[in-house]
Amino acid sequence: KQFNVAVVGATGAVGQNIIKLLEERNFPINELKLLSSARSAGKAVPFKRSEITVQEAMPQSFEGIDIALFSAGGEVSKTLVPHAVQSGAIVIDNTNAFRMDPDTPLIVPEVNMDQMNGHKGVIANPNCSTIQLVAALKPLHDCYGISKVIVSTYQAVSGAGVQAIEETLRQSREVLDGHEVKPDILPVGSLPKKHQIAFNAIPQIDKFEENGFTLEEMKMIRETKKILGDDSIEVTATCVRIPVIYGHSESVYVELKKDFVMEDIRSILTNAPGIVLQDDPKQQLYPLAVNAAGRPDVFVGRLRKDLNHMRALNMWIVSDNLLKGAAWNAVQIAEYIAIEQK
Ligand code: 11C
Repeated sequence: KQFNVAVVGATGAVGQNIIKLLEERNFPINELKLLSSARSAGKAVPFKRSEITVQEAMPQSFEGIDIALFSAGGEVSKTLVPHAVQSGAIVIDNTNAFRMDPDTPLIVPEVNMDQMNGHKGVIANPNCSTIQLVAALKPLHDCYGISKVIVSTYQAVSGAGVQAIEETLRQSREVLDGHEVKPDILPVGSLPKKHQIAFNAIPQIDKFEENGFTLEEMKMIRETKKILGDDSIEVTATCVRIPVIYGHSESVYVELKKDFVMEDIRSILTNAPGIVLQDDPKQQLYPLAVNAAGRPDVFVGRLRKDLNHMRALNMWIVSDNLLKGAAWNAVQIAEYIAIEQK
């Protein structure tokens, strides 16, 4: 079967990667419809030795569409996803709009494909920093049970969009040239106060909630429990933006429910789907954002048993936030749907 596919947010950082992956993976496409805001409509996007003109996304855009991949922000999803579902499309939504909705499965294919069954037309793609975390936690949870996770992130600016990338590059040049730095986008475009990102680390990703955590931190906490299907896991997160362009890095402390030996942890992670173990301190081998960029895997290293807690370990997890963290995870889900409906 060939599918009519729509990409909403086709000109954004994630949308562009989705289109590239659909082409590279030779996804069975009959017609590809590229949709965006009115501002980006009319642009021509290359696809398979041809070009597709981007159209403005409207409620009636989804007529005849089988699979719609949304990546244009939560508000667009809230407005248009119901229309897409009404038209009969299966939606894979990359935004925060439906992730915690009990009727919407929140899927990382290597982790919880079983939760796809019984979806009501919408499948949510988790937050990028959550995806790489749960990909590494799941095999450990299966073998030992996880009781507690403490994660600190070092997140790339591409997570905040193309303009944040441009801002980081511009500010870096301004600092090096001795010019005044004028922050414009980060940490949060919609908030009035801005901070310098070049040569800095900003402990704020997204808005603050009443409890003092940021929304990004709360996404990691809530989504991890939902994906692993275990509300009893204690999760805490501190999310930090650093001037890296592609690839989120995470320092992760995990407490397990059973005793373990590190050799078993290594072999479990080596055999886990989607995980690449890069862990050889003697060779100074560990995951690096610059090496993870452009690759679909989740890289794990710096594995070490904790010195204080018998059943705890520490690790370093890195992945390309636009690929496994967004576009690739979404296309994996689309491929699963395509196989199901063949
Ligand atoms: C960031 N994690 O790095 C965010 C971007 O809910 O899908 C992804 C936001 C989301 O800024």
